[in-house]
Amino acid sequence: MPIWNKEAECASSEARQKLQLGRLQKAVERVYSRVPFYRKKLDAAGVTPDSIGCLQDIAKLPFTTKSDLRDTYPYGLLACDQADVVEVHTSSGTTGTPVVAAYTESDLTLWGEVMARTLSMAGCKKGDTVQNGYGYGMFTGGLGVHHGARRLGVTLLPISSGNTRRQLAMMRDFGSTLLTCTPSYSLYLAEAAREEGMDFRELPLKAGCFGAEPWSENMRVEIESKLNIKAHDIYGLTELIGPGVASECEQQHGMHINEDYFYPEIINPETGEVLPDGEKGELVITSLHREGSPVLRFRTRDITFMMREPCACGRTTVRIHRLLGRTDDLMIIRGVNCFPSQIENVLMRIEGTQPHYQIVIDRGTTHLDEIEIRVEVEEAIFSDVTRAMEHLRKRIHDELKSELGISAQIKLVEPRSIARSEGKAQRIIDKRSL
Ligand code: DLL
Repeated sequence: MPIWNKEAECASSEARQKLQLGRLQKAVERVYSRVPFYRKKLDAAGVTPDSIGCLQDIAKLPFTTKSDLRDTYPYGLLACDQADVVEVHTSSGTTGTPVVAAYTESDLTLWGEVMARTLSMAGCKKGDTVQNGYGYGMFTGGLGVHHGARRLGVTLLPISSGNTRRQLAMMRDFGSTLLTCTPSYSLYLAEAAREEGMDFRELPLKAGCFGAEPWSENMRVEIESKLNIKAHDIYGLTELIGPGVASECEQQHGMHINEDYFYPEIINPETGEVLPDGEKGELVITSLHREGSPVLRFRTRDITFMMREPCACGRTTVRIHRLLGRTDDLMIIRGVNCFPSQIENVLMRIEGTQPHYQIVIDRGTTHLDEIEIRVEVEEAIFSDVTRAMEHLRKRIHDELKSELGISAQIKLVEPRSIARSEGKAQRIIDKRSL
């Protein structure tokens, strides 16, 4: 399998650590001098850029959280001139205020580099045809893969997400060799192909880069056999850059972190204490080389552990295990991130609903996430003519769709029909077997 950048990906640990330290010092200096939010936070922690004498000193820096990013929307954490921002992406925050990622030209070069590494890990090289089924737009998936494919010089089909028939036709007509989309969508494509009488064994497709939502080893087995490809896990998040933070090589045993750009730590989510390699905890990442939206010790809320044993592929970068869950209640539905509290906000402002609801997520026969929201309605409405019920149902559906981008089945239920709980209400029933 091709290694895109041997010098960076196979560096000795001394060379890498030296590079990381230099970059960390510069990153702290950059935010300290350019972002009042960080200066205040670092001052409060009694840290200045001079406090970073070795990599372990990173533990002196305060954490950054999703709410810090949200509270400073849109440009409060910008560490460059706004005129130098050439691309912006966003993802949702707990209250619906988006989290903003701003990219300078140099940030886009960085993104292209790490995504070229990602695609190379899946065997992709010049001459290949990449079918990019991640959504284009404010979501980072589509354009992240796009920048990497451009850098690699492959033939790129920027088809974006959805439009299943067309996906299959393009795959067949253009002979796509690599597919990038969410893992659940790849299974949906397989199902649709079968209905159309298309046989993946007759296609040149050889690999896929799948991420942006949780998936399991069992799902990998299913994808590999149904699409007759090798399925690679890829990880990233808007706050750091998008996809390209960590990706799986041909060994498919953990995702290599692009450590020259992203410095990983695992912490105990309760105490904030840094944990040794191999111990499970929350992944915290510092961007070492971003200009637009650098972050110090960003708490990803993703749970995993680090593996430092040498990898047979020859890369020396540390790996993270397939993600094991999250420390919060973020739901990822068809790749769209959303918190139950956002759904609650929408439900509660619509007249006629009661503050009792349940969110049921399942993966139907189509393998795509389906979300049903059961909400109690006022007695008067429930006993009223069906028209009022239908009107209310449609209104909830449409507001959730326009505000959060999710298309949910709405089931209006009788008052007092949802089980009450004495402790934490069980609002979410996730039936997806991952
Ligand atoms: O989902 C970036 C991305 C796009 C990654 C395409 C991979 C492929 P966000 O929308 O900000 O960014 O969501 C980030 O998604 O904190 C994880 O909880 C989850 N996630 C991303 N990749 C994986 C993965 C993109 N491979 C959040 N496995 C992260 C499990 C993942 N969860």
